[in-house]
This record gives sequence, C-alpha cells and structure tokens, in this order.
Amino acid sequence: MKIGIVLYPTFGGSGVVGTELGKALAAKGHEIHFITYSQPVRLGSFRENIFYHEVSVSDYPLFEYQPYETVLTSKMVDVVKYEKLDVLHVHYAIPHASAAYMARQILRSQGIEIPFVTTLHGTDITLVGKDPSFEPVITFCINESNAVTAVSESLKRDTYSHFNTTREISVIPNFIVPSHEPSTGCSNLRRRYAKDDERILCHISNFRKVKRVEDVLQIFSIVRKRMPSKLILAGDGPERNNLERLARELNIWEDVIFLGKVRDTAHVLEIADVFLLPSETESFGLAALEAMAVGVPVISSNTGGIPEVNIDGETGFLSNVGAVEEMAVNALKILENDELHQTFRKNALKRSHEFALDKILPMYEAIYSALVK
Ligand code: GMT
Repeated sequence: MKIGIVLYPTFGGSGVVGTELGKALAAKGHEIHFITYSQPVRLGSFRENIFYHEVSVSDYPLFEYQPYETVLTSKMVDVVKYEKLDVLHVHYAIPHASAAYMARQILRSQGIEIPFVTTLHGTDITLVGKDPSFEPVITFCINESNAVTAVSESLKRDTYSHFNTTREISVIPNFIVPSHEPSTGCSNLRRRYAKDDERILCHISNFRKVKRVEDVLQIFSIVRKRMPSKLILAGDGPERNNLERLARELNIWEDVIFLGKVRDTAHVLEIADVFLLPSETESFGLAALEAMAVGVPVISSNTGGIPEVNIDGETGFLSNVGAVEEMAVNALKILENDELHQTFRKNALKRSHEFALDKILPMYEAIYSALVK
C-alpha cells in the first residue's frame, strides 16, 4: 500500500509513534510518505520505501499567524494525487484531522477518493481538543474520519465523554521497536554519571506542566536522603528553567543531571534503576513503556492510560497524582531490595513484550486494508 503519514516531527510521543510506525510499515514493503514541516527526529538515515515531503509556509507580512493547516492541506492534496496514495494516516487530531478532511473534499471534487485514519494520542483530546476553541472542529473531524484509533482504552473513554460522538474508535496501543543500535556498554556509561554505590533514577519528557516534573525532583529529594543516588532528566521544554531553580532550592542540584533532548533514549534508560512518571494526565505513557522495554521498573501516577501499561506491584508502582511521599517510598522499596529490584526488572521487560511491534503493526494494517478495499 502507499500510505501518507502526517505527524508532528518532534520528540513528542505522537511523532515518535507515527515515525516508528512508518519505518516499520516501510520495512514490510509498504511505500510511506511522511508529510510534515521538518524531518521527523526518529526518521534516521535513508531507508528504502520512505519519502519525506516538507510543508513549508512562506512568510507574508499580512499573516500574524502562518496558515500552516492550509499549506499542509495543499501538500496532502498534491502528494495523494501525484504519488497515488491509497490512504492517509494522521497522528494527533489538531490540525491534522481537519486538514485531512479538507484534502479529502478537494480531491473528491477532482474525482479522487482518499480515506483518512485519525489516531488520537492524548492531549489532542484531554487538554487541548476539549477546549471550546477546538471542540467543534475536533468533534466534526472525529465523525468524518474514515477510521479513528486511540492509543488506550482510557483515551477512548475520554473521547466519548468530552465529544459528542458515537463513532467506532479502535484501541491500538503504542508499541516498542526492537533496537538495532548496539548497546553503549552500559556499565561504562553508567560510571560517567554515578558511582558504583549510587542508584540512578530517570525521567524523560517534554517538560510541560502536565508531566509534573517538579514532583520528580521532590521524589528524588526524598530518595536521596535515604540512599546515595543521581537523577537523570532527559528532554527539554517550558518548565526547564523552573526545574533548574527548584533543584537548587531543594539543594539537590549537584546530583541532578539535565541531559537536554536526547534522540536515542534507550541508551539513557539502560543505565537507570527506576523510571519516574508522575504525570497529571497521560493517555498512554510511551516513555514508561520504553523504560520497561529495557527492564526498568516504573514509579508513576495512576492517571489515564498508565495503568494499562504499568502494573501496580508487578512492573512498578502506581499512586495518585501528587502523592510524592508515597512515590518516593515505592521507589525505595524497589531500590533498597536487590532481589525485588531484579523481579520488577524481569516483570517490566516481560510486560513490554505485550506491546511488541509485531503484535501492533497488523492492527494498523487491518484498518488500512479495510478502507482501501
Ligand atoms: O504531551 C505529550 O506528552 C506529547 C504527546 C504527543 O502527542 O506527542 O503525547 C501523547 O501521546 C503519546 C503517544 O501516543 C502518549 O504516550 C502520551 O501519553 C500522550 N501524552 C499525554 O496524554 C499527556
């Protein structure tokens, strides 16, 4: 099949999922056309069956806000028409689903039928999408998509509760991709960041408010009083300055390592002992799954779709949002008991196999096939 994938090309979860999905489909022989405003960060080097179409919005003095959605729509029309695509798959509803709807209408007026699949990822429903400034458009696009998928049962429920829709939503969980990159030699790398008697706690995100990274620092501050440890933070975003300040106020800054944005997070996770994800809301928690995939137990909040990934008392522990004391106690339970730590490590790894690419990929292919037929 010839598939157009529209996504945000950034480090965000939806971009990672869309890019890895495209790469995996291309490896299976499908022809994949990425349509977005810059090269997706996870795309990597040249690969067979993969094409990238850049959406570039030219600056015109009249525009205080650049009309990205319009230019994206025109690009989608062009790529569908000239590359003869069979289906479009848009990741993150805003504004990709409305652009796809418009592209479908334009192409229909030219005698070309193109179905589009919308994958809902989280904040396009739970935070941004339900805002009255987006809601009518999102409701319309959900109803007009030829197929809709959501990354968790929780997100599916949220969609029905926030939007006036009864259309079928297929839950297709996020997945992990087996790494082909050689391991960095875990113990050598580990020694660069922590002494042998120190534990490493880790958090990776886009440092937005919703991630509650300040809770990560609070949890670490409690753990650090009980055992020598380091906190590795990978990622960047609007909260970074506040977090650096808080790390100084809590007097833990010497043991907190801000790595900034990291392309291949698996190598960071490999040296971690526990992963912290105390988010306010999280439709799935891809970062937690990526940690589990390298055998790292997860201390998380119990919000949204996280309980569908992290199993309380088995692959990590779950607590109410904001319960930093409890999360610290849970982290210590694992870190202070080597035998328990190893059991949680094994459980986390085993659980991650439930989300293996070869289980998830056919679910998307089945959706495309049904539409193309
Ligand atoms: O805000 C983010 O965390 C990024 C966002 C995205 O769309 O890029 O992540 C959402 O999609 C991910 C991939 O499906 C999910 O794993 C995240 O849980 C979800 N984020 C939230 O719901 C906050």
